[in-house]
Amino acid sequence: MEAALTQATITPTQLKADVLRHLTFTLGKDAANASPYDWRMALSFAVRDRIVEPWFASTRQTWAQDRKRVHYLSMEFLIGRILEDATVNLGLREVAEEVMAGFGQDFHGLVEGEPDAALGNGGLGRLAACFMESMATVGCPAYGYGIRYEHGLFKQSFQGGQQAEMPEDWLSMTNPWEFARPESAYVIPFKGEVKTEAGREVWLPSETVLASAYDTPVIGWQGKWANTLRLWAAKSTQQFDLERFNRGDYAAAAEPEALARTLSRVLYPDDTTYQGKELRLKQEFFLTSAALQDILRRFKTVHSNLLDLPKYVAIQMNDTHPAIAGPELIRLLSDENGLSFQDALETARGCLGYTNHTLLPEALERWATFTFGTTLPRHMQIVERIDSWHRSAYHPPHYIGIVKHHEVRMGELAFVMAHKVNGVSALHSDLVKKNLFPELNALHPDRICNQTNGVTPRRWLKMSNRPLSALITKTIGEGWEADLDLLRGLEPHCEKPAFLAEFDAAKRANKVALADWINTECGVTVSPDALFDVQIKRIHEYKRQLLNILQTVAHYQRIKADPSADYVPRVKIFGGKSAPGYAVAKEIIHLINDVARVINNDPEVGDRLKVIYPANYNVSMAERLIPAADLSEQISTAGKEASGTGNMKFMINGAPTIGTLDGANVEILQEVGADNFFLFGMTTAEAMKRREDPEQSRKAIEASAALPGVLQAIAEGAFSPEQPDRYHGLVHRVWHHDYFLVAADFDAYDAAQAEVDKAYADRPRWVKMAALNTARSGFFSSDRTIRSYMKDIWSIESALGV
Ligand code: 26V
Repeated sequence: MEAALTQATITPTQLKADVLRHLTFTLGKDAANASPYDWRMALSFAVRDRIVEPWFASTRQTWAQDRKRVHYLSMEFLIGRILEDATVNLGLREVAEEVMAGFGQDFHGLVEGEPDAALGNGGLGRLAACFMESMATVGCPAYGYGIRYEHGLFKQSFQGGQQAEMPEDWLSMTNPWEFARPESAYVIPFKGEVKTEAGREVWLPSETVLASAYDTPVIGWQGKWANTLRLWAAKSTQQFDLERFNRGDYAAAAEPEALARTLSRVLYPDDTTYQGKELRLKQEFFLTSAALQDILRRFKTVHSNLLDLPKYVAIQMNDTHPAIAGPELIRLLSDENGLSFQDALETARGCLGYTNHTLLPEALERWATFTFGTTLPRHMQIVERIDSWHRSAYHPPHYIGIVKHHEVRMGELAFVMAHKVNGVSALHSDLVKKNLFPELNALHPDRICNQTNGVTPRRWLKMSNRPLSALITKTIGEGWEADLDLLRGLEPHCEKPAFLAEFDAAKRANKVALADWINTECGVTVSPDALFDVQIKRIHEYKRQLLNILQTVAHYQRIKADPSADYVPRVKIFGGKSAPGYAVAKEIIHLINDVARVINNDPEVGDRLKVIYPANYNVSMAERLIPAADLSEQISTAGKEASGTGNMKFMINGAPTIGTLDGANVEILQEVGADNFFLFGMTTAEAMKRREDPEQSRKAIEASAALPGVLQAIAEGAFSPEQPDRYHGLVHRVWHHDYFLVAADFDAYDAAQAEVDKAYADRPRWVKMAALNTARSGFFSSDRTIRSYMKDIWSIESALGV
């Protein structure tokens, strides 16, 4: 076997020459009048050059050894910035800092000029990005397949405390990380009709668009391996209509191109409610068909027997969004390549795996058979055939329909077409078995497995938390970046005051930097000595930002009632976007901002309590907030958060969790121990039981000492004096329609927060708790997750032999 690909080190002199060469010859700029943008581009191209060699070497090795590859199909890749991450993985960050300083440029200023690649909504998309980096790190040959959205997730601003959305425009400047591959393009068919010709079904589509590839290399830790993220852009299959243009009909001449491009124009920003929009279905098929055509083309360049496909090709469906892969692969194998239906089906199943990321019924995809059948008429037939095959092969005791009540259920389709189905945390996988697919699980008891999520320690510790990373390396040496279990070596040091003092100092340095940023960004002064309490994630009722802000109001009322008492100073930090059409979530955002305004301007409160909500939370903001957090808020209603991955990032960065027994919190608690985790609230079973009582929230409010006063103040307009009845609806819902059990968990949460205050006031105890969170976080590396997928689902060996 070939030796591991190794990264040649680069001297400052070499990098300097590379940057200047790109500035001059790629950008056509003179150093004397280059802007920060030009310098960033020149540096990015110079860094990219260093990725290309390992990228080619990895690709060549995979071909030469005829290795099996993973194909990760995802409608979302929430990548963030690339430049700094690439320099970290190449071991070039310090060199780049030095070289750019020599040009009078601040490396970090340049890095921050790069727009986030925000091609995702939240957890699911960020997980795909962590997986890409981990697959490259562990040497798993892989392609990521997605859509090159012209506009990623919208930008958020606050106007009078309310969320406003602006279009995001990451491609308005040159994207130095992608390579256009116009020669890799596929025709994607839609609509039309299916005819039977000589006993065969022939699809005659009435619309086509072209999927054109853009490749971004993804470099792993120490540049030992690189994979490809291939994103598809939609183009017209029709030629530009010169005749129309010459007749002066300019708009009509450009129309086919504009229409085709709508397919890759914008990311759907609603990850909470499935809406059944035809454009969304078309986007899903566009990604999936392009990826599968590409996979088959690559396979056929070296193999002739399509029945061998599962030996060389693993295809992972990131949720049901690409679940059309089942029928589409059957169509390509049978209609286009002559396999029998049965062989096509078995071959497809051998390749496909399906990951479920949510149990929320409103987020499960179900397409009206009308929409599905008109958009993809041939696939409608194939789905019916899969359904009847499954029924006759497995004899379900009662009817499990993929097609039921005039809808195609994408979860059932993905399940039946996959050889493995997985949930994303131990608790979630259990609920996938028991609540989501009980009948299918009974028929196929070995199909569902668990793959607890993870995050990449390169971006989420090495890159974004330099003080702590330096301390870790000083204490246990190098190597933890690619073997996070080594952090266990910190445990004995968690008994030593000298180490704890340094741990505390690292956290404080991050908090000072964040306090500075908050001051410029939000115009609020916060003390770095206060407890930084952070809840950052999409705004959703089940995530219960409302519980957090109600408890904040309770705390505020206590300070007001007894201003001379001792309080542990706290900064409550919120971050997150609401889906544009999610009215209840938007009301919660408004409330947080209203409460913040009142509290932050109350002179009697001062440093004892501040509420901060910077607009436009994204990956880059998370990289700032997480290293500076003292407390991680993971307070979803039990049974609703599939896993969470932010929770893991906080743990790695030494922030204890206040949280419920939900998602991967369960495993975090198990790893870190009950002494180092602030657990509260109902379990999944208790929550389900509690909802059976229609009076449950009223009873909880009346039993609480603090909650009635909190709700009354909000209802009376204490935080919205300009419109006193602003929150009547919101308060009414807490009293009478509290499905997410905010009231029922309120007192337990409030009590847990009091425990947090007590622990924080005891400095040695707190710092030790924080350090133990880091020391015991090794399990949550996405390298572990990827190795587990390779073994349990993909049957793939590492090309690096690790
Ligand atoms: C659903 C839909 C519905 C159709 C329109 C667009 C769209 C986009 C996304 C989604 C599903 C989002 C599901 C999701 O993000 N789940 C999160 O996955 C994380 C990674 O596994 C996990 O940590 C979070 O707990 C889970 O909420």
